[in-house]
Amino acid sequence: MTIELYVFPPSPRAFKVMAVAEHLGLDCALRMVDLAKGEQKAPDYAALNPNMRMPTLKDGDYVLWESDAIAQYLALKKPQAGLLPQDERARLDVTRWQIWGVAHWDAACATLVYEHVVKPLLLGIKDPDPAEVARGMERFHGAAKVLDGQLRGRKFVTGETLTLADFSLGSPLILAAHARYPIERYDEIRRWHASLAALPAWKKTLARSAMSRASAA
Ligand SMILES: N[C@@H](CCC(=O)N[C@@H](CS)C(=O)NCC(=O)O)C(=O)O
Repeated sequence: MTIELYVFPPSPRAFKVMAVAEHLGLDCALRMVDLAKGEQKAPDYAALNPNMRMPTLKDGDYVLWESDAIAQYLALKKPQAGLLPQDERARLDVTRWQIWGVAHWDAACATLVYEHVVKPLLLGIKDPDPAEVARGMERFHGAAKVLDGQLRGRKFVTGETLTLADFSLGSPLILAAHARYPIERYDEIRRWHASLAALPAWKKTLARSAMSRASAA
């Protein structure tokens, strides 16, 4: 049975699950949920995901939403790849950083993505709200300091090996330039991002994501 991924490829949360699937060599069928056309609100889709947000995974009768849970599901299909370590403490470390990502990092990045990418490209609103941009910048610096500190002396987020924590926390960076993240002073984040960007799966997924962004614009 082919796993289906319902995604809007330009989104970092879609990128996360697509890149994990690509890295693992899992054969997934991509089902486009075009947020620009409001397809997330279609009754058939809302029946799969009551949040009316993407991504969503469907594997036969099994349906799963929340991008980090989807990433875990995919990683469990190929445990030997090590994206979700077998060792309990190592696995909890990955989970810890994924949860931190949702609570702090993704939330900060999403504010800037909304103001600088979603508003102009999807909603046709040209000018960002300066108060929201200031709030996004403050949140970004707060989270970036923590992540930069964690990466000091480590190749990847949880140590020397690539895990889901890297896909989860790295995915918002695909919009770093468009969303104008103030990333210049965070040397460790930039070094780590460059190593993720060199991964074949990252490159391939990014090309797919950029192509969709161009057609959505
Ligand atoms: N925590 C969720 C967030 C999902 C989410 O917010 N997706 C956004 C796009 S990045 C969406 O589908 N938005 C549609 C809408 O707001 O109508 C996850 O990680 O899967």
